[in-house]
Amino acid sequence: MILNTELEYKGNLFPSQIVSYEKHLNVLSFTTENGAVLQVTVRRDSILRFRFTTTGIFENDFSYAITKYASRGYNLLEVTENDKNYIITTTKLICHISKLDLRTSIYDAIDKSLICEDELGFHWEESYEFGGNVVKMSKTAQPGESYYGLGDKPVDNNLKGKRFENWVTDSYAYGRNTDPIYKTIPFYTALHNKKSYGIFFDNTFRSFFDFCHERRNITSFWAQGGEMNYYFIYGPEMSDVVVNYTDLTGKPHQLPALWTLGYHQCKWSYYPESNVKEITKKFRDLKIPCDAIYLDIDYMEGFRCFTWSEEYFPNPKRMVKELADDGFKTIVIIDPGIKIDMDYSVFREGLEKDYFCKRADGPYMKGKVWPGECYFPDFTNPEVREWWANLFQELVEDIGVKGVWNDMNEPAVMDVPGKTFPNDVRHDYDGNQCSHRKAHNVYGMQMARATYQGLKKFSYPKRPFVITRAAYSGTQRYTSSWTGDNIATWDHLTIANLQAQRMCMSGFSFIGSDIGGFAEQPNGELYARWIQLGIFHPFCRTHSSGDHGDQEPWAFGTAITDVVRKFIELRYQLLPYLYTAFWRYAEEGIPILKSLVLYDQHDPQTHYRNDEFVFGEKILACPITAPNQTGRRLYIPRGKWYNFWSDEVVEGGTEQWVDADLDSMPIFVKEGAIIPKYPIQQYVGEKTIDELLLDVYYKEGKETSEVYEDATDGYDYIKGRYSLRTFKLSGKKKELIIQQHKSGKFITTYKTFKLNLHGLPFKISKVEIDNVIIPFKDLELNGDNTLVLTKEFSELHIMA
Ligand code: MIG
Repeated sequence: MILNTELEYKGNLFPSQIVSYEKHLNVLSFTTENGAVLQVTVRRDSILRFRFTTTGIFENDFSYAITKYASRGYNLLEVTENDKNYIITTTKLICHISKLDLRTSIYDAIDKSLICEDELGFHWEESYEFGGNVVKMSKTAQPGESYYGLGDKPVDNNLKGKRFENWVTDSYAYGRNTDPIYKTIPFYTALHNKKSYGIFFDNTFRSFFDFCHERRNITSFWAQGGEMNYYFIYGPEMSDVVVNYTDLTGKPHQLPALWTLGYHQCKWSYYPESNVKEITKKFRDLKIPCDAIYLDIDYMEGFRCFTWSEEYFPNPKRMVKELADDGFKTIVIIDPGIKIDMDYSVFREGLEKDYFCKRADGPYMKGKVWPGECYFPDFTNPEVREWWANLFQELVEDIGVKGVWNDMNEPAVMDVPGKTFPNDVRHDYDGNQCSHRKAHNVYGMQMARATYQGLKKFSYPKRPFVITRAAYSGTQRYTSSWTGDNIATWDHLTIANLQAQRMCMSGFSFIGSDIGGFAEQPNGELYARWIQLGIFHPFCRTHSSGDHGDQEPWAFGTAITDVVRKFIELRYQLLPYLYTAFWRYAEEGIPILKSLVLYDQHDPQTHYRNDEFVFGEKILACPITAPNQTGRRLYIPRGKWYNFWSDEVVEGGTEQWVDADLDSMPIFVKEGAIIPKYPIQQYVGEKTIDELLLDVYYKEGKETSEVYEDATDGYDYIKGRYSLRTFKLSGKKKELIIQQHKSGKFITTYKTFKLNLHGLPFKISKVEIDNVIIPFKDLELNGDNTLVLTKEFSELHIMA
């Protein structure tokens, strides 16, 4: 696996037999004859943490990934032993720990089937160069096992047969299989025999995962330092594994403002002010909805963070206000590198307060980025984070900037090998001083966290909005993210699809790609197809490097503009649906996009699917990812689905051809679904919503749908001022019943629903609301299929 020093090759070392066992509440410790200790913490019936030391002493137990809000508690914890094993039993799991060598085997407590078993188990190599250990774990792959997750890896959904490295890296123009790239999310889910479990290896050093690549039936992971420290999360449903991982590493600390789910326009760079205004005006003139406009690095004075170029933006406050009056939120980029310049107050202050990273022997960490030679704040120091947060006061509170975009926070350094800090750079790591080897993968996360703290403080009483490029597990608590510097090629459209799905199943749903591609230029067809995918990504932004031509919705001629408008309008119509999915994610950790395997793991056809995904709970989408197509084959998951465009009902569980000319894409709605829609707006809040459209898809049988709404921004929802409607649909041959349950104190502006009934198999002859017959004229019955009625009903009964 890893070559240790060639000077003094020691090879793998292993724990020997257990000589003592101790239990303190839910923490069980097993000590071996050669001084290794395994500590098992039972966090929940389905979550066990395994931690090993070879010196008898554990490190200070500190993690940036694990949230203090994570659920804890279990119903059963029993420890027994036989001559071979210690046996830990919870209501969900049985874990055997071998007395001979600490190897573990984990079984399902209910049917006793084997879920996950150590091969060599924990072993290590001493690191001659750095001290400590290279820590390793290997497990036997079960028959038919497949693997998913791991963050932003640009590869097919199923990871089996591949090896990966985790080291956050600035990866301009990465491609399929480039590894590593921007993010480190050392969490995977595995699936075999219809059961799923997950492993989160919470170690921030450079780490590796091997899924049956080196050896056909072995899965292993290891890191170049720190502890073997991993969480085993049992399902058996993969969706529960992801939900529990997200519970452990955190959900977004608040809902995003609704406008952040609108369409965003970005380029490197829009400047001067007149150019920004030209772009925003064009959106309004052409009636293409847009909520956010971005300023890339050229808005600053010589790339100095927290400054404005006087030449290009003489009066930012006025400009930001004028943009806001037209519905545009201004978002600006902020990088970590602080220009070495004694006349620059942020630099001077950082220097005086000793907030910049230093090399092992004392000099500052000096590196070249956009401003030239820079020093870099140590964001792993809580005092530095607070200082950084306060730097946003002027930008946000005074000037009115609504969001901040953190770039280059891998951290990226130009013109040096490795493109980042050298290993010896020192970090505070919240009081656990260490070198860059340990802090590298969390540096960007801590920068985004500090930025988030600033935005949260100065945007109050509105909600903060941050975007980051680099991330480690848990970063989803603070910020959204994009997939970095992709390329305007068809293959990158496929990669964007894979990355967004993968991030969602790695606990990080607020994700999108640079629509159209960052490097190089798309043609109109590729741009339109990319927009079609992009409107189904939680974060929806066009961005480009700007030096290959224009990449606004109108840059490719009117035919393309019309397609782009149509899909962005669809995004705006679906906002209440997406917001509800986001609420489910923020509340329960349910990913916003579900790869088919996550949606229906019991159907083996889904295990190797890549292109199709479920958006929210009820909409199936599949992009067209090749030129000159009039449709494509795709796998429709089991159950009945309505073609979104034609209302034709198809039976899933098979691969089918679906038509989709350039102005269309394959979209299906699950039967029985009730999809809420808003009218098309040019930006969130442009219109008062005076009617909620409900698209009702008839089903013979039952289905539940939800609509979550609140004031769209602010924190009142936390105090109960939200509106959650649960609709229970129940269809029979000659009737359709919809029951509504409402909770929360928020009063929506609309008083009526407009129901659009799709696929109703009968002609309506009678309608009752809460057992009272309603005359047709009061329903504004329009043909057979549209009726308008009060939002206050509990039971709607539609009869043949
Ligand atoms: O070295 O700020 O990924 O989105 O436009 C390039 C300029 C720095 C990289 C980001 C990209 C951004 C660009 N940045």
